[in-house]
Amino acid sequence: MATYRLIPAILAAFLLANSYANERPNVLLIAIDDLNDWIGCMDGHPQSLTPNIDKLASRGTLFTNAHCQAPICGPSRASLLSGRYPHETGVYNQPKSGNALSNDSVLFHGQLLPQYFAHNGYSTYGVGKITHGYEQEAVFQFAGSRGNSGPKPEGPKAPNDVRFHYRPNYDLPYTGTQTDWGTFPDRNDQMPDHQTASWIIPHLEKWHDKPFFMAVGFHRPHVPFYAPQEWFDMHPIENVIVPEIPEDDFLDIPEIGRLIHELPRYPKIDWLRANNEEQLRLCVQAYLACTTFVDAQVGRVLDALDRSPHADNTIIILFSDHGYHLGEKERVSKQGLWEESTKVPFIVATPNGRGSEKRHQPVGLIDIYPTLVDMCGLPKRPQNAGHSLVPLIENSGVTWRHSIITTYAMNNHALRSDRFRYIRYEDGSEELYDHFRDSNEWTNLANNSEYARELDAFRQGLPKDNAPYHPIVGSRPINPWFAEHYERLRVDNR
Ligand SMILES: [Ca+2]
Ligand SMILES: [Ca+2]
Repeated sequence: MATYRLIPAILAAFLLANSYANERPNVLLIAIDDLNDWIGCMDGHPQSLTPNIDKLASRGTLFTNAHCQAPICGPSRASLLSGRYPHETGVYNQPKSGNALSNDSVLFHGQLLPQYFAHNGYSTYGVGKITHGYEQEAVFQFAGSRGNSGPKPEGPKAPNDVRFHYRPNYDLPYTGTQTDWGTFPDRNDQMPDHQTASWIIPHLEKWHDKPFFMAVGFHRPHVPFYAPQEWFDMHPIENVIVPEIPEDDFLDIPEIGRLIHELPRYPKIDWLRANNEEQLRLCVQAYLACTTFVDAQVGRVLDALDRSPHADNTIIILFSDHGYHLGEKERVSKQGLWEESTKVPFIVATPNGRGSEKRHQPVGLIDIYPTLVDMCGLPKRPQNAGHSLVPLIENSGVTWRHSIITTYAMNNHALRSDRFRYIRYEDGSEELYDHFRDSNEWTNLANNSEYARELDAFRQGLPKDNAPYHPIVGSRPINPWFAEHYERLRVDNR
């Protein structure tokens, strides 16, 4: 008898819980690897061709002054997934293999972004490059099998590793992963990013009993700059415009600035610029081709969402983990504290948003976590160091931060305000650039007394404490070459 009375109560509770869950919006997080502002809506290069990302910007809010917190894959993702700055966690460097950020109970409380959503009733899915080796399978409920406390949904597992395992040999004079570009492979479906999109699309299209958090991570335009021929054909080599590179740009940069940014495994500028900039032109073409290719994969995923039952109840955030130099500051690489390395595409599109909005305040990838917690109505998480972007998106006249910080190795920081970039290295030397007059950051104003007030404001904004290197990344500097040369610099300066 008691059972009869209980059944309606259980049913009511179940329905209430379900309707409550379904009122929460879904999340589609799209991570792109090493994409700078060479997308149409950011106008970073006159020949960029990214119709799908531009379309997303036209239905959401584009943050035009958004920056990563670390200009290198692993630490950038560790920061945005943990909601903490590198100077708080000590994750300044790539993780040593086999180390799991998600298992650090002291710093991260098992609460990386997808885990927090899982704890709060969401199904979580992850495919492609999201965590950069921080044991992705342990972070998502569905991407893999380990660390999965909840029930396992049906369907195929996400591919564990969707990077290229074969590389054509273009015989470039530089070795390692930072070098190659060209037309490869033959077909789009041989591209790992194509496979990534193909994996997530059926999950987007089907019905879900619970709200979902899906993270899709694309590898292009990370090196090697490979894409099939058709994407190169959209950027004919004879028309490709390469960035302007002044010969004397490094003369006003402190020695540690040149040193800490020196990366031995990346192509050298003299070689790139020889023969009417032959290699640099090929390299820029390949980057543009990869950007257009990855944009098409973004389009496939967004089209699937539009066709699905979730089109009107899904928040979309698209970002890149950091930027990239294509010749500026004499480099084809990331790992810099200058604008090309730190500035990222960052678009937030909500189901009922007005669209084609732009915000120019300094924001960071650190703001993703608190923004999603806010938008989805999850309990506030005090450990989040960033801010919810909802007041900016709604234009509610909020007082915003003065500048956003990017950190490269321990105690080297860049601060970007609405107008200036300030850089301070571990030895105390500085750079200052005025973006109203010098958007290329060619003229260092740090020794110009007219800017004393600005310099002082930035110095006040530097972190008071810099965490030691976290054990998962070790205490080694960025590379052995740097260690050797840094020692020489230290001795010379005595
Ligand atoms: Ca990256
Ligand atoms: Ca300069």
